[in-house]
Amino acid sequence: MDAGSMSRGRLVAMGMVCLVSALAVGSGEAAEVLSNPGFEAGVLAPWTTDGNWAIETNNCHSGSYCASNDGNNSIKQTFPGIPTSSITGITFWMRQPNASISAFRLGYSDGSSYEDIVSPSSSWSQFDITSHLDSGKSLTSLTIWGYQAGGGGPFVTVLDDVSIQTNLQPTEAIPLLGWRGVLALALALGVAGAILIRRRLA
Ligand SMILES: [Ca+2]
Repeated sequence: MDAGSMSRGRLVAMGMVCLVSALAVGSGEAAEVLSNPGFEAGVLAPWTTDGNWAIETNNCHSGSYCASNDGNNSIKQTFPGIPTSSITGITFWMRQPNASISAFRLGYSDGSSYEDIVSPSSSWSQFDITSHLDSGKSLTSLTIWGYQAGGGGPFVTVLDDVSIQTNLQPTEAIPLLGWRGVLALALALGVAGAILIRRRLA
């Protein structure tokens, strides 16, 4: 094999490696925005709470831990703004032994928010609140409340597997170039590699 054919072979190989690497970065599954979304850290952090929210280990939806509270208290997580156009789903699992009511709030970077209620049952139910997102905004927080009804308590709310799914990847700079950009970048890297090999062989 002469130097020229070796370089061509390496050019093709390097181009393919670059292309596959670039595509691999962009083909990941939906990313979870929340940290400790199912409370499996065994602590509430980085969720912030008021009232008596605490880690629960009895009858969780999944894993070993969930979060519970008695009363109309909030549990909230904030995060860097996510364009609502990139959010593919917002869901949470909840149960209330007395099957009452719960509220949630979607908070945006412009200071606005949307608040609504859901009606949990005594067994685990999943609530999908994705349709309540405001288009053209940037979501920065999710807050969920328990409840306090008239009469004697306890007013228990148990929460697990909260999820905000986005199609943005943490390292998605390359796919933002689009297909042509990825191809051009891969070929450019391959050509640059081939030039280096040629210089070494020269
Ligand atoms: Ca859990």
